[in-house]
Amino acid sequence: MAEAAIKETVDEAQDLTDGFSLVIDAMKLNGIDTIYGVPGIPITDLGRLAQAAGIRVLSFRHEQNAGYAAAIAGFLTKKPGVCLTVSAPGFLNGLTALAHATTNCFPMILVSGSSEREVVDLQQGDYEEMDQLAIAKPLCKAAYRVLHAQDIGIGFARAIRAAVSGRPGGVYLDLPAKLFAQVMNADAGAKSLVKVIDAAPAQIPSPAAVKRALDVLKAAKRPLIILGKGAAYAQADDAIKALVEKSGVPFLPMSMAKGLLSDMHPQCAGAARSTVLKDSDVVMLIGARLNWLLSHGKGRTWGDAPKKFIQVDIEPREMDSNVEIAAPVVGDIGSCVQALLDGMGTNWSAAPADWTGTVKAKRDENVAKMAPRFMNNKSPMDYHGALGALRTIIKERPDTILVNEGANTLDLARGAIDMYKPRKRLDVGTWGVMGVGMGSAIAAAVETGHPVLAVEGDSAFGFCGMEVETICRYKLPVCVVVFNNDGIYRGDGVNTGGGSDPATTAFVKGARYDKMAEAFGGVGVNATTPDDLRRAVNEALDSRKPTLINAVIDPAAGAESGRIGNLNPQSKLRKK
Ligand code: OXT
Ligand code: ADP
Ligand code: MG
Repeated sequence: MAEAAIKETVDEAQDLTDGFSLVIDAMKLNGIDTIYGVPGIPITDLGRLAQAAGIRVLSFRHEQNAGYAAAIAGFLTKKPGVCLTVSAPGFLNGLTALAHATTNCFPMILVSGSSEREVVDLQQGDYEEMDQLAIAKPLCKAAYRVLHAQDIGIGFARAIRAAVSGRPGGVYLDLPAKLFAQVMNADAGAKSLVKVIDAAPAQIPSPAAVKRALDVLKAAKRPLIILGKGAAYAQADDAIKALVEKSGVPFLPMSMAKGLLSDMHPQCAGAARSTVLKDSDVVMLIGARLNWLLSHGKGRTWGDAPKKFIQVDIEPREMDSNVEIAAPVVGDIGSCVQALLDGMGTNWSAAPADWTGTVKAKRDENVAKMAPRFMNNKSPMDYHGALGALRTIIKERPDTILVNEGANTLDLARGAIDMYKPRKRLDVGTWGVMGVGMGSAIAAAVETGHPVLAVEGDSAFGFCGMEVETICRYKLPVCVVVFNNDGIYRGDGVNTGGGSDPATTAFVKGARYDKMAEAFGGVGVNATTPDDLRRAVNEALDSRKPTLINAVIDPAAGAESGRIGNLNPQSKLRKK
């Protein structure tokens, strides 16, 4: 080829861009700086190139855990967490996390490579063939597929906006293999990208709705504010604190809203839960749904006294989903809470003192009742002894992020470990999913830089334990404590059929989970007393070294299903 012709070809090539580059440019343009995923065909090079372009790419051992990491990254940052998966099996592995994000109202984008449309649609047996878009659709808030390189910018813009605007949720973005290798003119490619402006616009409540809500609240004799994880997500911490304090109303934090206002706050009613739910006459829900976790707003939990609900939520269709909402306030929590505060004016009279006194008395009584249980130094440990050590550590290190899953390990830690700062408690969420622990711990460390303490039931840990290697590989400041009671709920189950198989809920006795960390160069500790546990956790948090502590818990210490045994169908049969 003549020299001039060669030069022309090279120049032309330099003027081109491709699908890989456009995907990376679209993410960078929109501030997406971290990807959680698992490499493989057709996205291996996308991961490599993204890393080369300065995006942090964390490779996991299983897509489900990468997905849980992306979901919780969304909760912590209000930006969509991105999970990147390969086609069919990798996509399906990520899908549980996408559905979990949607259920919990966390913004997340599952970006998945997929096989060739023409072959998939004719069902000709392509490599990892699957109609992924159709499968994802019912499980997420929105689902899109990009077929042409020039649409990558729009595809990402739609995905980002869908994930974070209105009620946040999971979005699926399908990128067929062929797309990555498509080339187009670099200038046209750059122009096709979209920077999403004001992705989650403020949604201002109507003045009439605000007035109605304040009128209901003002007339209350026994008011209660329930703060949910939507309130934690909203990052309107100062306004929420001001509203609670100005109103003088006791507040009950849902699990992941613990710490939004400190559990030590004089108005916190976390330790008087039954009393405030049963005896309140007006309940203001802020970013909390009346779902199963609040007994759907009716029945025994809520007592016989008539109740009026005020609900602050961005999703209008949430109103009246379970019971009548007397005062719906639809808008984003920051705007709604500010409008409520403004509407209260300067001479708002605080909640009646006889009610706040009753709540405080009940709370103090429960706290005093519980206190001695945290002091025991039994070996093997019971839950309270072990949690007594951990609650002190969180009190001394309130910036530590607490990840928590299991049944007894979850339910007892929720009550035992007081939280002091917003968005420091991450757990199983609305579905009670086991296995969110390691993904959540990894994302929490990556997104915030704070040390993480993951308190895990041995069963819960088993769903995601291989990610200990990921924690060690990226040298993350994560201390995992496995509450090892040899099983699901309890380790002393027996096979009533009399065979040699173990009971369905029992695991290997005396397992040493700490050895897993050692296998990957982390620190492993076997803790048999609360003192051992306290020492090992403090060391881990000081050193920021990946650590796994096997906390030996009495196999007979737990209850079936923790605090939700009543949901087992057999418990209903027994009552008959
Ligand atoms: O007012 P009252 O008197 O009622 O008292 C309350 C508070 O006022 C008081 N309190 C306090 N007292 C003193 N001091 C303080 N600081 C204090 N704070 C509170 O204490 C009581 C209780 O308060 P709480 O906790 O706020 O209230 P309560 O009544 O419990 O609240 C109700 C709920 C429903 C809101 C609450 O219980 C809740 O949030 N529950 C969430 C439950 C949940 O989601 N559980 C997880 C799922 S369980 C099950 O499904 C499991 N599986 C199946 C499975 C799952 N889930 N996922 C997948 C993918 N596959 C399978 C499995 C396999 S759990 C599980 C494994 C379990 O085994 P592990 O080994 O992991 O764990 P272990 O059990 O440890 O062995
Ligand atoms: P919890 O489990 O803590 O009770 P839920 O997940 O049930 O909390 O409820 C969270 C609620 O918060 C959802 O109904 C969701 O629509 C709402 N929400 C999330 N983000 C915002 C926001 N920024 N403004 C208003 N509402 C929000
Ligand atoms: Mg267990």
